[in-house]
This record gives sequence, C-alpha cells and structure tokens, in this order.
Amino acid sequence: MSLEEIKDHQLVGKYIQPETREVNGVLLTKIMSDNWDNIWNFQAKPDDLLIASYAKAGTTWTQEIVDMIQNDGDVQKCQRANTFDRHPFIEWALPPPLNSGLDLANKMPSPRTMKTHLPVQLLPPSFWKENSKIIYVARNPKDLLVSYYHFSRMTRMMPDPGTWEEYIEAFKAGKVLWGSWYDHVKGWWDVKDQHRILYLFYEDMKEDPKREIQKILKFLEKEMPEEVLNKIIYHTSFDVMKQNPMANYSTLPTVLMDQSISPFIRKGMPGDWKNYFTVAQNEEFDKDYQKKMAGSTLTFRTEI
Ligand code: PPS
Repeated sequence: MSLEEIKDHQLVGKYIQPETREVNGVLLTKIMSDNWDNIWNFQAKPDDLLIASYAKAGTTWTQEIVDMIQNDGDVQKCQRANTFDRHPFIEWALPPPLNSGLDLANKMPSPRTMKTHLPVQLLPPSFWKENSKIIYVARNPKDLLVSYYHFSRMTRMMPDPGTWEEYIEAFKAGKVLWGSWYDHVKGWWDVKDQHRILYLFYEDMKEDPKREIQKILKFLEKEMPEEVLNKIIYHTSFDVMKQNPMANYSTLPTVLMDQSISPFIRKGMPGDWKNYFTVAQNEEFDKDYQKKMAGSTLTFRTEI
C-alpha cells in the first residue's frame, strides 16, 4: 500500500512520532534500525542514480530537476507520481502495509533513480561495488537547521523537535535523525573524487540554477536544447514546485504532515536563518562549527 492511499484513522497511534535507535552511532528510526541488515545488503546496479543528501538540503528540488532531465523536460511525465514514489527512499520505512523504500526500489525497473539521507559510512556497499552514479547535495547548516526544525514540527514521522533552543543543541550534538550534519557533509566530501559523485550546493543552485543544471546534465551525459533547459529551470523553481502536488507532499494525510503548521516547500531562501538565530545563538553556533569543521577544505555560504 502506498502512503497516499492510507486514511488518517489508520495512522493514528501506529505511525506517529517513531521511536529512534542508533546504527553505528547514527540516529535512525527504530524501523530503519530493525530493517538495517536488509538496507545494508541492498543490491545496487551500475545504471542506478542515487540522490544523496542530509535531510532538508534540497533533495526534493534535485529530484525534480533530475526527473525533468531524464524525461527531456516533459512535465506530464514528471506528474506521473509523487516524488517519493518516483524515487524510492532506500532506507525509509513505515510499519506495514506501507511499502518501504526497499520494496519500491526492488520492484522498480532499471534504470532507477533513488534517494538516501544515509551518511557515507552507512551507504550500502553495493553502490561502491557497482560504481553507480551519485549526486550529493549539501546546504549550509544554519538554513538547513531552520528547515529541519520546521519540518520536524509539522511531520509526525519524525521525533518531536522540542523547543528551538533544544533543537539547536540536538542538531549540534548530532542527536537528530541521520546523525551529525558535520560528519555527513565532510564524509561525502572526502570521497567525492574517488567515485562517480557530483557534489552540489543548495546555495549555488539558488544563485544560478542554469549553471548547476548544466553540471547535472554533463554528469548524466545528456545534452538538451536551450528551450528545454529553460523549461526545466521554470518547472523546478521554488514557486512552481510549491504549487506542484506531485512534488510538495500535499497528497499525504494531514496526520503525517500537517502543512498548516509549516509547508513542506516552505521558504527556500538562503539567509532565512537570520530570522531565527539570536546573536548569541549564532556566535555559539559559529564557534562550535569552527571546531567541528576544522581541517576540512569544505566551505559553505550562509547567504548569497
Ligand atoms: S527532505 O524532506 O529531506 O527530502 O527535504 P529536502 O527536499 O531535502 O529539503 C526541503 C527544503 O528544500 C526547499 N526546496 C526548494 N528550495 C528552492 N527551490 C526549490 N525548487 C525547492 N524545492 C524545495 C524547501 O522549501 C525546504 O527548505 P526550506 O528552507 O524549509 O524552505
């Protein structure tokens, strides 16, 4: 059964606010952790494309761009299903009878495009063995934290975020789903030149979508006329995606995502963090950031 078929009353109590458990020090939901052997043993294929990211980094945006590229700018084809059914989220699972990401991926004909938020050390090893292509998208931690906080408030599929103050501390300590953001972005950065990985930044996509989409085209070994490229830029713009029911998660039952609390496609604006961090919180965050990112060549822009 797919998520959009399920009724609110079937979900109450059973699906909401999951228990969590660590896998090798990384916080996941208990269901993911119980299913860990199957996730780890997932069989990737050489023609798979994986879109990897930390949560709230611009995954859905990248998924829509990739789907538009793969469908040569055909909007109708990209409306065939919800983002989460078009691209299996490999480690994600809710209790039966709902399909897990693995169920969807295993049923999907090749070539498959899939999504993951797993840190590099937890990626199923078959992706490396099969040399599948991977697009990693990263986003500055301040905007990402704000986005993750609002998302955690509106979805019942994640633990409650607590207060803003509590959430900043949990994020810095890596005690949120998918673990430490710092380890995640550095981990994928460190391996990007050893595999077929395209490492993108949300802020770059926002600054110049054409340039970044061209990078994706090159990585996917595709060419397309200027007019199709422009169509992709338009269809994947914030305002258009916000209105697209196949991309904005509005088909999900309210009990799972209450978009009246905060929309899934919310603000999409680098620098929005300034509306939330106090001066003191920002200074503390920066100090902690310097320690955690010391020695890395990876840098982020917190505004454009
Ligand atoms: S998830 O749940 O982890 O898959 O979320 P993810 O898709 O990675 O991130 C959601 C944030 O991406 C923003 N978004 C966009 N920004 C700019 N342009 C487009 N087209 C776009 N689509 C989604 C979305 O609004 C979330 O960020 P915030 O800051 O909350 O607005």
